[in-house]
Amino acid sequence: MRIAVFGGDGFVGWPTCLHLSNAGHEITIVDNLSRRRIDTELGVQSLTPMDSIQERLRIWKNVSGRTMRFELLDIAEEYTRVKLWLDQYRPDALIHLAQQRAAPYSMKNDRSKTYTVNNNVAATHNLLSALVELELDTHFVHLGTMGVYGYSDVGATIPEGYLDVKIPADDGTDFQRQILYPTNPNSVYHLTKCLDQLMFAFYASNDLLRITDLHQGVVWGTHTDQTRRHEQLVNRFDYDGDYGTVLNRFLIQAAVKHPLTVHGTGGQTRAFIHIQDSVRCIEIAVNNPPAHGDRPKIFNQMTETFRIRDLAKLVSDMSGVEIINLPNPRKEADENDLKVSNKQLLELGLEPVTLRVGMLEELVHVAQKYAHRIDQSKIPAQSAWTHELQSKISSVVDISTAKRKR
Ligand code: NAD
Ligand code: USQ
Repeated sequence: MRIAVFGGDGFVGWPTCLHLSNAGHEITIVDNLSRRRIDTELGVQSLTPMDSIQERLRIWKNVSGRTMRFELLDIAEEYTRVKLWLDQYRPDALIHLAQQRAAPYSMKNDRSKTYTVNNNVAATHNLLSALVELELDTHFVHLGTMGVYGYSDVGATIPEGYLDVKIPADDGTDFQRQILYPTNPNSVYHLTKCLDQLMFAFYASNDLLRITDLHQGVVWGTHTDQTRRHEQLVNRFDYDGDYGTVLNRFLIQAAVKHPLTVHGTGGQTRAFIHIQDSVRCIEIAVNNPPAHGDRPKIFNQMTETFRIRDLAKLVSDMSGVEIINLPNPRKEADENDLKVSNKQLLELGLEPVTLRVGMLEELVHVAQKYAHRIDQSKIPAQSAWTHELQSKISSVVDISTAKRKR
């Protein structure tokens, strides 16, 4: 298949490109390298040393004999160039990962909120609109988020995208329908993913585009089978307070003996998936498109759920590093349960990497290996959801004043 990977220089995108190229697909990466520029803006760098995209592609060619191409394009800002490029490339499938994906960065200040909305909404809409205008029959695969559902505790399993509802009609009968599961965004970033869902529903219905939306949980881990093939193919690894996701943060904290930074009580339950499973799921989705006229196909791309304090305990038991409960910079429920259906991907052959098995390897072979690159001043999470929460977290100038646990 000829596949365009928008956002292919990023954390999920790069190993996805390697995986699909290795499987024999023709891959072109389209990226504006904005994620690398945000690293510079924040004064942070990936834990793992990342080469330029051009150098990564040269190494891949040497290792695998396969060629991947790179196109520098801003898909939110350069609509005409995006359309021209799509017209020439005419992909069988496109994978859309090109969005600003950090919830804390999206809540940092008014500038980052506005950037996140403008970038993410325009990126999605430009691709959809160009496909319609060019009359391309490209399968559109988007990386969405479990966060569109919110992390609600309604005592029922979250279905894969759609909910059966009964609407009482005026004549006393019940009108039965399936609707998109009610959205409940928890940050400006998550809000943009909810807007994406509506755009997908509209274009699938109006223009019969074939669209798959992968509602992914928090991704952890670094390596996949393909990134392991050469040191310079290594994936990026974010650990800072804005872009670092929770388990990867705990692992690097353990490596430098920094207390594990649990927000609030740590009673928040979230869905997780290893990066190797994430790329396998994307391949499964690419190989199983919906039919023309179908509503968007939605998969819950996650494999396990964990409470944050239980994750911290697992890492603490493995490393001997203590846990600290910090004031939560986010406006989120202190405690929630989360039950999620992920039947579709399992039925299509996904065999998950479980956290208990993969975590030790990650600690030893990644976090400890690159520990000398960690700037501990970048560990605290400093973007708060409201001004009030901002003053609360700012008052904890020294983490030794916060509550520590063994
Ligand atoms: P990332 O920030 O590492 O990668 C995104 C890539 O898109 C970057 O290389 C960036 O330069 C590029 N990009 C952003 N805006 C662009 C634009 N306008 N034009 C061209 N390129 C642009 O993020 P990631 O972790 O790889 O996430 C990829 C997708 O998966 C995102 O949509 C994210 O919402 C989703 N997702 C990620 C996770 C996770 O834990 N990392 C979990 C669930 C869903
Ligand atoms: N948390 C801590 N301590 C930390 C960091 C985070 O307790 O040091 C807590 C947060 O408060 C939150 C939970 O861990 O309750 C998850 O935070 P996270 O930063 O790991 O993940 P999140 O902000 O939800 O975002 C990540 C990705 C995003 C994706 C989302 C999937 O950055 O792109 O959409 O995971 S989901 O969480 O299912 O919505």
